[in-house]
Amino acid sequence: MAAYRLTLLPGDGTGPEVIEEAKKVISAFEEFGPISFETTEIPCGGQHYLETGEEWPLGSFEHCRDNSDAIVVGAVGWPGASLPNGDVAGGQVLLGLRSALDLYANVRPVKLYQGVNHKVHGSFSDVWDHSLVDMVLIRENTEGLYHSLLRRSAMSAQGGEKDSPIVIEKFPGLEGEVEWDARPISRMGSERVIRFAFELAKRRSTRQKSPQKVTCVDKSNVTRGCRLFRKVFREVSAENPEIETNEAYIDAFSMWLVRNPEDLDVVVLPNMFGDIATDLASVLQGGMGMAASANIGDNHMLFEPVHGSSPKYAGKNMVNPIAAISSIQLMFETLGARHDDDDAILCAEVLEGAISSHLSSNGQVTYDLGGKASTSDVGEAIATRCVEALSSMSS
Ligand code: GGG
Repeated sequence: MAAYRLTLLPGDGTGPEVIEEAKKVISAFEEFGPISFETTEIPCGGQHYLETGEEWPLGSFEHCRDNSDAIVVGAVGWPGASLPNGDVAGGQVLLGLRSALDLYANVRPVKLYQGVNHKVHGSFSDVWDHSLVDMVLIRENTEGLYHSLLRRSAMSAQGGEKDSPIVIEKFPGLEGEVEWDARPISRMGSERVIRFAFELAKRRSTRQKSPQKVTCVDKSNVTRGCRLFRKVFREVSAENPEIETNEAYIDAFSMWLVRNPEDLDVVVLPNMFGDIATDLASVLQGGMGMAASANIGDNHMLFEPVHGSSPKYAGKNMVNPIAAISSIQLMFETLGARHDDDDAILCAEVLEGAISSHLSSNGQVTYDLGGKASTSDVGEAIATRCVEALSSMSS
């Protein structure tokens, strides 16, 4: 297999720190495993904007679009770094890529590894069954409440025309200063992400040898966009009668998610609900330091830890790099599936095994998991486990 073209966008704050550890893991696979990359690293984000007046160098978007098999982002966003229109500086990078590359499915696995305390049931961790938390939340990634910002970010990434503004003169019943955001949800946008959820449930059913349920989460009792989302969900469900489904409103779902995570396999949600629910769900897996994600479109893929730039911890070598390292595991898995590349799938399995054995055998962990290790200690330890596993396979 020729080298995959990988673009790294470390970004702001702790983003570059966790990407440094992801790079150690990637290097382990390049040196001792069956995969190679041609890697390009691009400076970007709010801090870069404050230093240079640009969110990333000219031509970066085109590089991501035309010369990247996979993109990996650290984090974007920095206090005080905003564009003249008030938008977050760095939005062109992450939100612009999600929108302009049509990365419509934001895939966020929530799995509690052995050795990691459940943040809700932590004190009972000896009796808590870790297999109770193993689900994937799929956040619609191109429309909903984010639509206007995504479009603005995509337009400026591509250096193109601006959309004409939506004009509403007045909201009856509201006086004085009013700001508002449209929340458009389309049939096409809903259908493609819902189909993605059903396909993922089928693959997981085969892999885990256990049928996987798909749950639709919305607020269709109140909002029209969600009514369309739910309607499309039922249509796709009717085409897949072998897959069990469930439906929930986001408010009740938030309670069920924490109370009965064992009832959830694959969950599909509109954009903003998906953003909020996945932060909540991260407490089931040990916190945001464990939450990895993939942004998937038909032609492009981007991977990132779910967490942001954590300015409070930046420069301290303190934060948990496992979310970023697990995002590399998702990258191997997705490259393998898309390119029919068994070597990449093998790399995904080895990395998953290394993370899992590190955590279950009391390996060093950062403060958020109750340990004292640094970001680089954890990255090095997991990279070493990968080298050991790869070396034992070739000997
Ligand atoms: N690595 C994730 C990150 O940098 N997030 C910052 C951000 O602005 N995210 C927008 C969103 O996912 O809603």
